[in-house]
Amino acid sequence: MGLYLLDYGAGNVQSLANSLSKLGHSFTWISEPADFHKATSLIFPGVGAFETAVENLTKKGLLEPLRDYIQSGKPYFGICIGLQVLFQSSTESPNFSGLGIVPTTIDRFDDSDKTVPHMGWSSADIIQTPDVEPAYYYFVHSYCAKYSPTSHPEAAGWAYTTTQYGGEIFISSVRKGNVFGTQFHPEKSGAAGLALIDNWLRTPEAERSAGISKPESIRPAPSLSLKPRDNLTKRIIACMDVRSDDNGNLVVTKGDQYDVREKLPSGSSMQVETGGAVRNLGKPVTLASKYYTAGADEICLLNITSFRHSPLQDQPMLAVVRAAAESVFVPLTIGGGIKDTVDPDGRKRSALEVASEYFRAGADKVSVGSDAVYAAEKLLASGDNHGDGTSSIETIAHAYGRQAVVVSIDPRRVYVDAATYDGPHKDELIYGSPDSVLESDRGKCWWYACTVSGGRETRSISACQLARAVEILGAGEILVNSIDRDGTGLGFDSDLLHLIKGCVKVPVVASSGAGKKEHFVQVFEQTGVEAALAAGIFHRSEVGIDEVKECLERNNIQVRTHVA
Ligand code: 1PR
Repeated sequence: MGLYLLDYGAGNVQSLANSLSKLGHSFTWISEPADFHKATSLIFPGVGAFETAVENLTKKGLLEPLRDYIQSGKPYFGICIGLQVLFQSSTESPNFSGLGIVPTTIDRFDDSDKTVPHMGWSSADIIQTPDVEPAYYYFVHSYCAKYSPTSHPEAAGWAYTTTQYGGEIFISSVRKGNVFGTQFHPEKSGAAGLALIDNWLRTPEAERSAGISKPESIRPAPSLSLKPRDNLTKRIIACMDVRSDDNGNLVVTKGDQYDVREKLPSGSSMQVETGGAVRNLGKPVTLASKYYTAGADEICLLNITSFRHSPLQDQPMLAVVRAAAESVFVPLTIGGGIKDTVDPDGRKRSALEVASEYFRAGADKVSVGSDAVYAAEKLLASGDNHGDGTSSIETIAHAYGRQAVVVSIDPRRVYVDAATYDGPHKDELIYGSPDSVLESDRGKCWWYACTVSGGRETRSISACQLARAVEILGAGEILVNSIDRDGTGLGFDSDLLHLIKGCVKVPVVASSGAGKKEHFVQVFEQTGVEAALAAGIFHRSEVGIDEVKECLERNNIQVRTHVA
C-alpha cells in the first residue's frame, strides 16, 4: 500500500523520482494492472505525445485499470500527459481517446501570434482566489485545454488554475474531488514545484479522496479577461562544456571561439598545435547544483568531445548526468554525441538508444549538434518537405516528444565582398551596420555557415536552412551558438539570432558572447529570443544569475525571480 507512480514506458520519469526522493517520499512503480489495487495515492508523470501515452497504456493493459482507479475516489495526480489523458481526446492524435473524465478536448495552441511549443516558466493563476500571488512553474507543451466557460462550462468548472499564453487562456491545472492534474511540470519547477508535490502528498489521504461528482465539488467557472501580456518569462540558462582534462578527469571547461586550451606564452617551446592545458573551471555536478540554487531557469551540460567516440562508452558522463539530476530541479539538457554510433566492440547503437540512456540518467532534453546538420542536408537534397523518419531528431521526437529535442547549431560567419559576391545564400547576406558598436562589423558583409564536430568542419548549408529543416524534422527548440562570439564577451550575435528567429516558430535560445548583464537585455530587446545562455561569465563569477535577472526586471523584461 502507498504511493505508486505510473510510467507508460516512453517519457523521462526520472525527474519525478528524483524529486520524490529529495522530498523523502518512498514510492513504487506500477508494473501490472493489479498494482492499482495496492496504490493509495497515484502520480502519473507523462511527457511526450498523447498518442504514445494512450497506445502504451492500452498495450500494457493499464488504461482501464487507471480509469477504475480514478473513479474509485482514491487520490490521483496527473502531470502534463497525465493531465491531458483525463480529457476526451486530443487533436494531436485524433484516432485515440482519452479517459473522458473532463468533458472537453485538448487542442493545439494557435501559432499565428506566438511560438509553439509553449516552453518556459509562467504563472498559474488560481481562479477562485485571484488575489493570491501566483507561483511560477515550468511548462513545455504544444497542446492544451482551452478555458471556455461559455462553450464548455462543465469542463471549465474543473479548472483550478489558468494560464495565459499570447491571446489564449488555458486550464493549467484541474482539481476536483480526488483528482488533481497540472499541465506544468512541478518536478522541474524548482522550490515552488517541490513544495506543490510535497503539499499534495502530505495532505491526509482522506482529504484528497472524494468522488468527482459530489455536488460540493461542482464550481461555477468565471469569465476571465485577457491581460495586456502573458506571464511567460525569459529563461536564463547556465551552460557547462564538459570534457576530460589531460589527466582524464571530467571538468567544466570554456573556450574562446571553441579553443578550450590555455593560450601558451609566445615563444613557448611546448607543442604549439595543441596549446596549453585544458582550462578547468570546476566540477560539473558542483557547478550545476550551484547554478540551480542561484536561480538558473535551466541547466545545460554539453559533452564537447563526444563526437570523437561513442558516448555510451563514456560512463563518467552518464554518472555526471545522474548526479546532477539528483540536485537540479529545473530542466536539464544534455548534448554531445547524440547520433547513431558503433561501440569499439562493433555493437551498433542508434541515436535513440544514446538519447534514451541520457533520459534514463535524468536528462529532460537532449541536444543534437553535428547529426542535425547531416539530417538537414539530407532533407534538402531529397527536395521533400518531410523527413523519412530515420534521423536522430525524428526518432527521438517520436519517442519522447519534440519538446525533448533541442538542436544546437554552431554557425560561423563567412565574410564576402558585398559588391561582387555571387555565391550561395545571397538572400541571407547580413550587412554590418555602419554604426555597429563593434568596429569589426562595420562595412562588412557575411552569411552564416553551419559547422560540425565542434566547429572543426564548415559545411555549405546555412544556419537559416538548417533551422528551417530541423523544425520540419521535429526539433522543439533551437540553441544558436556563434563560433565568432563564443568566449569573447562582446555580446550575443543579434544579427544571427534575429535571422534565425525569423525562420522558425519553435523557441530560440541565444548563446555565445555574453560579457555583462546588459547583453541579456540587448538580446531580448533586439531579437525576441525566448532564452539566453551563458557560460564563461557565470563560471568565472563575473556576473551572478541574480544580477542578470534584476537587470532584466529593471528593463521591464519578465523573469522568474522568486526561486527559493
Ligand atoms: O556535434 O552533437 O556531438 O554536439 C557537440 C556539442 O558540443 C555542440 O552543442 C557544440 O556546440 C558543443 N561543442 C563542441 N566543441 C565545443 C568547443 O567549445 N570546443 N562547445 C563545443 C560549444 C558553445 C557553448 C558555450 C557558449 C557560451 N560551446 O556551449 O557554452 O558559446 O559561452 P560564453 O557565454 O562563454 O560565450 P555534437
